[in-house]
Amino acid sequence: MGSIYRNARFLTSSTTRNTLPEETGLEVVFAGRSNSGKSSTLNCLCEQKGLARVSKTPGRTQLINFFDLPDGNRLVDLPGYGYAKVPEKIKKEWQQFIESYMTERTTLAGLVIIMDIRHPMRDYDHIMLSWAEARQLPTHIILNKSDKLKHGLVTRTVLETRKALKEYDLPTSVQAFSSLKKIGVSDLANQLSTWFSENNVIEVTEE
Ligand SMILES: Nc1nc2c(ncn2[C@@H]2O[C@H](COP(=O)(O)OP(=O)(O)O)[C@@H](O)[C@H]2O)c(=O)[nH]1
Ligand SMILES: [Mg+2]
Repeated sequence: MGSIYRNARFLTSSTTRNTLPEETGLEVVFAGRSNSGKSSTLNCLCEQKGLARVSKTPGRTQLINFFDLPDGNRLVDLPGYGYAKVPEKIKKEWQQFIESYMTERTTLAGLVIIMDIRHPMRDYDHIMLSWAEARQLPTHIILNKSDKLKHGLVTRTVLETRKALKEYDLPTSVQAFSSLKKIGVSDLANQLSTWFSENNVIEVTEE
């Protein structure tokens, strides 16, 4: 049985507020430091190799990418934050754009933060968590590249990350993941489906 994520289709990219798509349906946003495997995770979830670009030169794209799902909801690929090699002024503009999306977008139903399991909870992640906390946006943490660590260390890092998240007054969950080995994909899909269904207003139309 195929998941609905398999039918995700690229909708549009935005670099400014003016080019954001209309606020229809619900959006789950994917964020992560450059090289954490955000693109790989999206591709893995959607079973599409080329949906989000896997990059060997991190931090170049500063677009928010939108992907449509068949039910009218969306997956959103948020760019890295503050890493691109561009003039300071442009960097500032991008950061403000990302911040405004994270703080003002009305359609957000959940946030997925991708972390490299070997480097969890860095500055970037704390920025995202603070924004999520401010608006009580439920957050799911993906500890990616779990194939790089021994089983015991994977378990320990999941537990330590859960503990570290207690500093936030926010509904969070944490899971180990490997986009390389396709470990944890159904847990991620289930979390997304829960958010989408919890937030959906079911319109009853009478025959
Ligand atoms: N070992 C391992 N490598 C991964 C995994 N996920 C991504 N990578 C590698 O990490 C690098 C960055 O991946 P990418 O998806 O472009 O990261 P992004 O910058 O966060 O979008 C690439 O070389 C990927 O092949 C994983 O689960 N395990
Ligand atoms: Mg990427």
